Amino acid sequence: MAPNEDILEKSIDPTVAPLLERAKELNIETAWDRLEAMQPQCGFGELGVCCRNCNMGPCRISPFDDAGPKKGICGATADIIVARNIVRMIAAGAAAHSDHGRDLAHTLLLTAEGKSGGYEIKDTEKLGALAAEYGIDTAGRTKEAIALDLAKAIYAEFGKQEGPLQFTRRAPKQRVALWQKLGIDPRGVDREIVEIMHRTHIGVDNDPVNLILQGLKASIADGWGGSTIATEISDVLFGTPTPVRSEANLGVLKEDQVNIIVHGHEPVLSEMIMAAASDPAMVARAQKAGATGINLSGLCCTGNELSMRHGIPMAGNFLQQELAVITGAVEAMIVDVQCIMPSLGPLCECFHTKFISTSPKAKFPGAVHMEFHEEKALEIAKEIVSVAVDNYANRVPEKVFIPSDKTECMVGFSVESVLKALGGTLDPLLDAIKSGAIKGIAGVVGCNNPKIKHDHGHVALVEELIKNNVLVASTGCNAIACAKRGLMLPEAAEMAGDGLKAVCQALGIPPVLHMGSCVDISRILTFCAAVANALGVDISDLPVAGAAPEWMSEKAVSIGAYVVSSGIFTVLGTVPQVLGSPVVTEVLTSTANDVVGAAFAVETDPVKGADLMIAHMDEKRKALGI
Ligand code: SF4
Ligand code: MSK
Repeated sequence: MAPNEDILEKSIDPTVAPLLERAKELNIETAWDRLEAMQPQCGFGELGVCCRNCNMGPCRISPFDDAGPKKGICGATADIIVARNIVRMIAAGAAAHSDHGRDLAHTLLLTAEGKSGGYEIKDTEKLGALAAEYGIDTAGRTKEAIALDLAKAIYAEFGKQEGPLQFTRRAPKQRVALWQKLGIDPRGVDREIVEIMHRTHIGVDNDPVNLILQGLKASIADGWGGSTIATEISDVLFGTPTPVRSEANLGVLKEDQVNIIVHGHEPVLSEMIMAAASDPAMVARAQKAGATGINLSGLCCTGNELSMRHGIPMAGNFLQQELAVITGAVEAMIVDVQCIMPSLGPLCECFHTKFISTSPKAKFPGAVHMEFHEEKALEIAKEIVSVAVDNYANRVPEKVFIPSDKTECMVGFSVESVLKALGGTLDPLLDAIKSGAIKGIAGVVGCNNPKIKHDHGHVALVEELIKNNVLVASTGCNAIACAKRGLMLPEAAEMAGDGLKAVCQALGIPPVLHMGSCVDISRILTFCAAVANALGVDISDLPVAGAAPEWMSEKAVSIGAYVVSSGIFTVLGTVPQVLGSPVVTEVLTSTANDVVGAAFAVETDPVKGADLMIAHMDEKRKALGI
């Protein structure tokens, strides 16, 4: 029976409707059902005008009713409350990315000291390049000695009381000078986040503009600090990605194999699960259990990380995590941190799936907690994988329903591999931009959000961009959406405008480049900085733009803030909770242009969002005289 129309409206992904039908049959709820049950969502919350920052409250400003309160009990106006709320979202997002970076620094430190259980330094070239950036002597020294100094220097970036973060100096000098002039050149990552929490406490910073500037400062510490640290150290430990073929969508699950899904963000866990799952003894154990092998795949950014380095298939993006379990074919859902729905615990109980949490920072109802420690990484990873393998016997064949859809993709475009594809220099790209063959470059990133038809925001926006000769750099759940749609194949150049199509065909690359996970937006920053430096201009002068068509997380708020702070116009496809403040709305969508040379636009129609980006690129091209 064909799925009903209502279900077909939820997503453009062909796996979603049949699995939602299946969920209905089994009387199982998903995020889409919970969104429906949540209607109408709180109007005060949507506008960002509620405050619980002290116990005189909660307070809420009433924009709907002239007679309603216009100030909180302390006297805070809507502008103050909205500004405090949005910068607290930035603090949380920056904390998440940066703590991920810190964990990588910790793993590098342990590895350099010979104390980690199975990690090694894989990319010595990158290690050398980073050491040079930090002024660390490399001559005649072992990679471990260099890595130890680098890990200590990077660790120190988090708690630095004064002085700049090293990777911010990749930005063009004009940009750094602007940050300094505005007082938003960040100090230690932790310090900027703590300062937001201080300033948003009752009775501290009550100037919306001053609050937003601190938000931008913390976000720069995230993008150019914590996130860049996460990316760069991951490359040192696990290898800098190079283009590799992979597959995406739930059809990557296999009926005759032990299916293990890793979900979350940090490659520290997933790399070891991959090593354990390919261990011959483990494969033999799976075969003894009646399976033909072990099939590992990833969800969300863990999927991106494993796919771009090893070609491991991506099972899906954020809104597919529950659907993956509903296939009934997953022996273990192994998670670390971020974007993991707490609904997975009760959901896994409806199936044989073991829901295994691993991080001391992230425990979940209904999960089996098998704590992961880098010192015994491989040993613990093997224990976790053996739980999955032994669970194959518990699979209920009648409950298995795996959609067949999956799409091939080419992933793994680090800055280094893009440069290599260009022949070792940016010149061919700069020439293509100058000639107009490539109109501009767009970074399209971010989550899924059930408020928007799943993947439609991502795909419609990206397709419009490439049709108009815009080269797209993609990360996070956008990257997975594009991979599923076939946009990450060199053959997708056929869908691009003539100029971009010719460039892609000459280089053998797709028009949408998979640049990694959410922290890897730092790769896009590094790339934009390199292009700006090559042209001798600021990033805000370039024909570049950003978009987060289906964003939902606090990390996305921090990302948007550091992208705009870096001078990149950014379109948001879901409405941020700020519209209750005329001042904050004005600052973010207009005044920011005069301050940091870029601003946000909110456009829920993805094609119109792409058109805004294209118009922006045209304007920048004109100003550059190209
Ligand atoms: Fe209300 Fe002010 Fe307390 Fe917020 S800080 S809850 S607005 S009294
Ligand atoms: S996983 S932050 S839903 S992109 Fe990075 Fe996807 Fe957004 Fe999580």
